Amino acid sequence: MYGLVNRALHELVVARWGLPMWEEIRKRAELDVEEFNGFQAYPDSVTYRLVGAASECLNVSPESLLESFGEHWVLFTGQEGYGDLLDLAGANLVTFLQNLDALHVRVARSYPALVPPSFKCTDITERSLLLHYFSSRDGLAPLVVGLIKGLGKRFNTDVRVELLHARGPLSDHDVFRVEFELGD
Ligand code: 1MF
Repeated sequence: MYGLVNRALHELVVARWGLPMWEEIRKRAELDVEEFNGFQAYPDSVTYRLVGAASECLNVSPESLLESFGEHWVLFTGQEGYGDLLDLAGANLVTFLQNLDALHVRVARSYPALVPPSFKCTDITERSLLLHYFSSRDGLAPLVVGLIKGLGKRFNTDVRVELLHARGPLSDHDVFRVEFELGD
């Protein structure tokens, strides 16, 4: 994944637990990278190792760390040069979720090493929808829960998310039930 992802993780850890903790995590992950270059594509294993090491050092589950990270990602990219990209994707939760594939197409035009996930919304009502999440990567459903919660904050919308059907032998993707309270 692009270094931007690892930078976002770095920022989250430093903001919440301090720089010495990040150094410890970096050591435990056995990474000699001092600073991630946002523009460079790194092997996914780098990100997975960071999450694993952080989970051990911080004594939190990888799932809960991934969820925090998802929330942070929405904030972080909104502040770190991708605010316009996020603005273009929609002004409310539902539109944004429907436009996620288009957002990734736009990013991939400039950054061809992007390996984007795919999202589809079905069963859309005034207060809920089903979000289908297709990814070539494993284990990131908790990250998506955090991403949706982050979007809820971005749009001042109360959201509840639950994993309805996990990916597995019978299904090639995760399905989330998303309930929301659209303000106005
Ligand atoms: O393959 C990748 O490098 C990659 C990186 C980030 C693919 C996807 C993403 C974004 N995605 C992360 C979880 C992906 C899990 C998976 O692959 O199954 C989050 C998608 C998302 C979901 C809900 C709400 C917002 C979301 O993201 C918005 C977004 C998406 C991509 C970028 C920014 C915001 C982005 C922008 C530039 C990138 C990479 C990603 O690359 C750069 C960055 C800086 C300099 C050069 C290239």
